[in-house]
Amino acid sequence: MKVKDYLLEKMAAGTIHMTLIDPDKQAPERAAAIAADAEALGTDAIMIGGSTDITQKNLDETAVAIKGSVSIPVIYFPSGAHALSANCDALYFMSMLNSRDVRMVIREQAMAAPIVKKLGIEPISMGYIIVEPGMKVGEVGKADLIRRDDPMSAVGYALAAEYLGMDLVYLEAGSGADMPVPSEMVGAVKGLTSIPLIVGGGIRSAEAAKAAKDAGANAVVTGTLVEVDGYLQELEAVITSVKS
Ligand code: 1GP
Repeated sequence: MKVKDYLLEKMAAGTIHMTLIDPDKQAPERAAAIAADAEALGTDAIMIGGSTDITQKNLDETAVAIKGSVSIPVIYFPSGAHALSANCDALYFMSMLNSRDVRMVIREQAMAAPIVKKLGIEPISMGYIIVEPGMKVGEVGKADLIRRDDPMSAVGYALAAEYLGMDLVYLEAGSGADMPVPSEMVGAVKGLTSIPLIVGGGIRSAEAAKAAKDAGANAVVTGTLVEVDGYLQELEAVITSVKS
């Protein structure tokens, strides 16, 4: 089964949880152990990515290690065309829609596309929208951040993603954000679009995960949560609240 079909099928049945692992943050063996823990607790897919310091080497080594430790899909969440791995099951073929930099909107994608074709990696198209505070990804992506009090701008980009034929749309507050995407914004996007909505950035508690789900997220992503020792309890609480 294609990873896209797996995700669509799962999301049709209820909100899913995905665990983001940054290859720059730990050794591959550690990444594999985190992925195995997350799978055991019920996460639905592993995403591999980070805004900075992703190399072909740390990406490949982390992807191979994670693939060896889980049976759920492993999806690459790229920051550009400089590192692309055939060791993942799929990659988000994504455009940062509210970037001021045409490189982030389409040029990296044009460089990556022939390589993706040659490697035979499954591309899953996704519109990526950066919301305040945006964190590192907003900075390196030169995003015109969506203001937290401006849900209709997020709706505009998300609807544009849908009309451009993208499979998914992702509202991103930025990894490590002190506040997740506001529920009102998640709800506004959900109410006016019909492609699956992924929400991430700054979700570190069961309450925040539940708020994203209740507002209409089809998928909740957490990353930073698993970068601290003793994450099991909180990760379990987050996954349980997403899936209950
Ligand atoms: C970042 O949305 C993800 O792309 C995850 O964010 O690291 O804050 O969980 P956190």
